[in-house]
Amino acid sequence: MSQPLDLRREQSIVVDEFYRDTWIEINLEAIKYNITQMKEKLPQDSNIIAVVKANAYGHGIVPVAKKAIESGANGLAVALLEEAIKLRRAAIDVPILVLGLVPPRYAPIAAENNITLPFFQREWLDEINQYDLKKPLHLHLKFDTGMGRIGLRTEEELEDVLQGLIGNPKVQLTGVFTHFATADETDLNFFYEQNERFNRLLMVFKEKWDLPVTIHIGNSAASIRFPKSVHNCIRFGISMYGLYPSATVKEEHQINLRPAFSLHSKLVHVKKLSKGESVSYGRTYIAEADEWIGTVPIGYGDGWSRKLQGMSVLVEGNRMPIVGRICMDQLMIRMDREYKIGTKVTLIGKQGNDNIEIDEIADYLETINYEIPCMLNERIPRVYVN
Ligand code: PMH
Repeated sequence: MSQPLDLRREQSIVVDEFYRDTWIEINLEAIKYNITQMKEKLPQDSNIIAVVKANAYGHGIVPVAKKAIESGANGLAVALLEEAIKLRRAAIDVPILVLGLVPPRYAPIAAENNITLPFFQREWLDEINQYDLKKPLHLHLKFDTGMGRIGLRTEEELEDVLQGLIGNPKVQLTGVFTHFATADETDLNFFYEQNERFNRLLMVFKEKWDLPVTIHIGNSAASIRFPKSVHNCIRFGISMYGLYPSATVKEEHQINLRPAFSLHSKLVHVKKLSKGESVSYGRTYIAEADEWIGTVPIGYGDGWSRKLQGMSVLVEGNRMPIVGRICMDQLMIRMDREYKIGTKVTLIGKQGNDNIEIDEIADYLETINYEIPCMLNERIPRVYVN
């Protein structure tokens, strides 16, 4: 019987079962480094909520969450109740906040698992009151100060919601928060406006509520740029993964970050094409001379978008272009010479003296860096290195 597991034991890596030569490497030490860098900028008593929604921005929710906690994060934030439950099932016991609205009928499940929910609607709270909760449900109150997504917007709404909260034994308010729409931009006018709106609502809140609460407004951008004015807790997302929220924040050099994510594969086939021969569907690429073509086993079925045709990959530290249409499971590259089958191909990350950054892929696809690790789906195994 063949033993694919032996290889993994030799490399001392933690993986689910896989049998393909395409993998994502997650450097957990980079996660720790980035949290440490952020912590150094924040006031001593400030807390960090590690944002691990969307499978930890594609990095793998459980290993990243565990590393974040080990590195000093005090809590976790996810988008969905199912993500929070996945963390509880992995025996993670720090506070977990769901950021998106959870339908009230699932409140008993949240309460039972000590999962904190956001809330901002009186009707939502009134519906919660109908359910039988085994423990008080922890809540964070969400203000919409200009993101225009979810949250209460006016003092009237705030007062209405507080009436439903005060003296309500079913729920326990433990936090207040908002989210910025432009904290990463060069023009910070709207950011300041949101901050002011938050402070106004917070003042009204504090007049009516004197129990201690966690107050968190800072995403990565706001926390990196204004570490001393983001109250007593931050929600640290993209920069925990070693990526800058925008070119503006990157160019300000206020923090040094290390990317945790890299993507690799291996040549599975190498051949010489003659001038005039074509590559892949639609024959969009015709060899201009006799050329070495390599086949790499990754495609749009893995989330490696067809739009990346023309982007380069690294082979022995040199850039080789992706030629012809990207298929569902494979793509072809043009190489400067013959390389052996099995030669490592790096699609994201360092190889030799070169480095293909996630930012470069994002620019090529005319999107933001956040989307790149998220788009690479579960068909590609995540391998964790410490
Ligand atoms: N808090 C909330 C409510 C968020 O939606 C996000 C990111 C973060 C914190 C973390 O932000 P950061 O990654 O910039 O640090 N949410 C999203 C989103 O909905 N689309 O892109 C990023």
